[in-house]
Amino acid sequence: MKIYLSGQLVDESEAKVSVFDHGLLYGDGVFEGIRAYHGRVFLLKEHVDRLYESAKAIALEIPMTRGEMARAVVETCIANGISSGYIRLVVTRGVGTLGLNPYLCKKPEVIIIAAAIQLYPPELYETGMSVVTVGTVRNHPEAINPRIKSLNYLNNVMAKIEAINSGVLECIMLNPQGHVAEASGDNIFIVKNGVLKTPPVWCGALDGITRRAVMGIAEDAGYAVREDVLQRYDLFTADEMFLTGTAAEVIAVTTVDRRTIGDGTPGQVTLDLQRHFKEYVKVNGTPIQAN
Ligand code: PXG
Repeated sequence: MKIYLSGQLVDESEAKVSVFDHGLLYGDGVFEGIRAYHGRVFLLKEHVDRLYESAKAIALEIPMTRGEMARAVVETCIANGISSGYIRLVVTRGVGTLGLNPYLCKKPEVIIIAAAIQLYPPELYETGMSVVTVGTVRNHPEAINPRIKSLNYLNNVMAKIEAINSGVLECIMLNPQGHVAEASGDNIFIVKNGVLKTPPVWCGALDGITRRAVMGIAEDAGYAVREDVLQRYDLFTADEMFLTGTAAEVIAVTTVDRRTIGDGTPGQVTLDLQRHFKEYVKVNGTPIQAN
């Protein structure tokens, strides 16, 4: 496998970063997870834009243009013969001292990995998944804003530990006010009386690219879509529930904290959106081809 490492494609065995990199020492950096489908990098521009906005928010200046970054992603896919797969884009603060000061890190490290994807077990898409709400509160927006896709994912990792300890694969995190924020690595939607609802990002969610795509797909399909503050009560009494994310795509949730959602199987709206999403990914991406 070839890895893009700060300007060059190098062999996996040579793709190494320093132990003094602040990405490692402090989780100081940003990242993106992107899919490639059918020879296209899905919504590449949207992912690159979010990466640069995450970087801006942490005062990290990425040493290449957005266009160069998008090009590097495509080149990395070509170098690895990837037409469908998973791309991880990472920008770290770079090598510095053992102290926190990011201004002593002179050169951010840019890493692009294009590989196969690890998905949820396929049967979960048939049956829907079970989730729990967890005690780990989503980051306060004025601590690390959840809109920043930073390398500091301990908040989500700790929530994921609670999910796994409870015997499920994903969990719902609440914000400091006790309102629904998102899952540990996905956004959440409910359907109630035919209306799709998802928490606004200010409730503590990542501005998910799949979330945004699904909101558009749903509106085009004639569904009413609303950003609404949601309480756990709204989850327990929802007609349908599903999660969206780069890895999960659109996946039904059929139990929350042992309350059955709807009739306990993926709902009709969820199934309809899954079908639309499968078509959407075929035509919304940057072709993986040489310039
Ligand atoms: N919320 C959080 C906290 C995320 O990390 C999403 C929502 C969904 O956003 P997108 O833009 O992907 O629709 C994410 C993204 C993994 C994995 O391996 C998960 C994500 C990204 C990369 C890898 O589980 N989640």
